[in-house]
Amino acid sequence: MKIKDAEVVVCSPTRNFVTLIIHTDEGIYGLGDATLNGRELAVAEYLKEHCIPALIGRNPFDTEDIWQYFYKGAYWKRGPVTMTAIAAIDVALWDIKAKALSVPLYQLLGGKSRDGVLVYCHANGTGLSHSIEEVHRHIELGYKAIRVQSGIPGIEKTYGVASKGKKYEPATRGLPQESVWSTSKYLNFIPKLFEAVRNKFGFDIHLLHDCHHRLTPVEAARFGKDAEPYRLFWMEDPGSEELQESFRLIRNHTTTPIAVGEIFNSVFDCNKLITEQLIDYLRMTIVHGGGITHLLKTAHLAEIYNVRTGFHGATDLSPVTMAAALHFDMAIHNFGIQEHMPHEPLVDEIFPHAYTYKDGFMYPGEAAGLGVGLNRQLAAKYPYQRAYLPVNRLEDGTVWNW
Ligand code: CS2
Ligand code: MG
Repeated sequence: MKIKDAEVVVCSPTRNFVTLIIHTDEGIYGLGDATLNGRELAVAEYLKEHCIPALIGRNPFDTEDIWQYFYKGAYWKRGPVTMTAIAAIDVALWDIKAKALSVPLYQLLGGKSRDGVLVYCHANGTGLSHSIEEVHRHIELGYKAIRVQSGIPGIEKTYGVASKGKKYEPATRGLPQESVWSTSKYLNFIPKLFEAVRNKFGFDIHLLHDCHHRLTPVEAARFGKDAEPYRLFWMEDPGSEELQESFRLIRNHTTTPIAVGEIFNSVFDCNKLITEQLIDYLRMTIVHGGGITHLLKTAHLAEIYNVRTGFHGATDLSPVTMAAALHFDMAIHNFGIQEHMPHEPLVDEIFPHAYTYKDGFMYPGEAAGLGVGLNRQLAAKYPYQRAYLPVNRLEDGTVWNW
């Protein structure tokens, strides 16, 4: 089998998605997600101009060699744009391989290690009582694990919280929106939120929280300590991750489990975090972490050090990534949990898929390959529109991590 051609489809059904389609001379095609939120066209061009011409004629079964060719062979290693492009190629090739062998992808990654994939959903409230209503609504939907975010008294807009009556979506069209942040207001409020949620719903439900990179190491340590009575499943991205050793300080002060890595793109972003056991869950995921080939190696390293996976699964990761993640989650031993932020019905219509949700768990389905299609006619009705993630500032105007 040979790669005959490849194309990049960019569409914007409520938000932007970049999809790579690799065609083979035997008529089998594979799909890869290449979406990098707010930087979509950089990856699309990287693929079109620098990768696709060098893909033609190769054997799609050579996933390892093709991965190394675009990683080592490019001289310029790593970085989100490069690694997202490589991930799209890699996932499309695994899709082709599994389709050619007529098996669902998880069969090539180790087979079934579990019956279903535990997922967590988002309960976002504008304030304490609304967050409690949202937790209740998601318990009714069967979720066993819930991430709770809330508007903070005294802060106008908070990460993870939708404006009234709307679904939360971080990127917005036009130029970047700006928000203002106060760590002290946040740290004063969040323990009260979790106290209220535990008082109302007890300890049988898993609760998670995303700090979205905003705390200094010592503030994160304090957050973790304050959260201990409420037994969080994890605190996510407590602080900026560039300095891996900064997690030692957080770790030394709290038993609240730590999840990190949705913006990582290589094992070299988390090698110390893993080998020094500074985290509990790794969120680096397939689309931004170099694809299945690189994530398999990273997850296997993590397994040795008791670190489990907790893949990023926000709506800016397309159904192609969701499917790839679910096959992966099904197969590896050190799976922990999977984020599930359901896509809009229009997105599901453009990417029809075999994966399903039931009672707090997801299932990749038994279709050959990833089990995801692309309705190109419908996608073409929603052309790309420039969109950005917000920019964050402290109350005095200093730019801060969003
Ligand atoms: C988030 C994301 O899902 C999460 O945990 O941190 O919503 C993140 O902000 C976006 O995916 C950014 O593209
Ligand atoms: Mg996050």
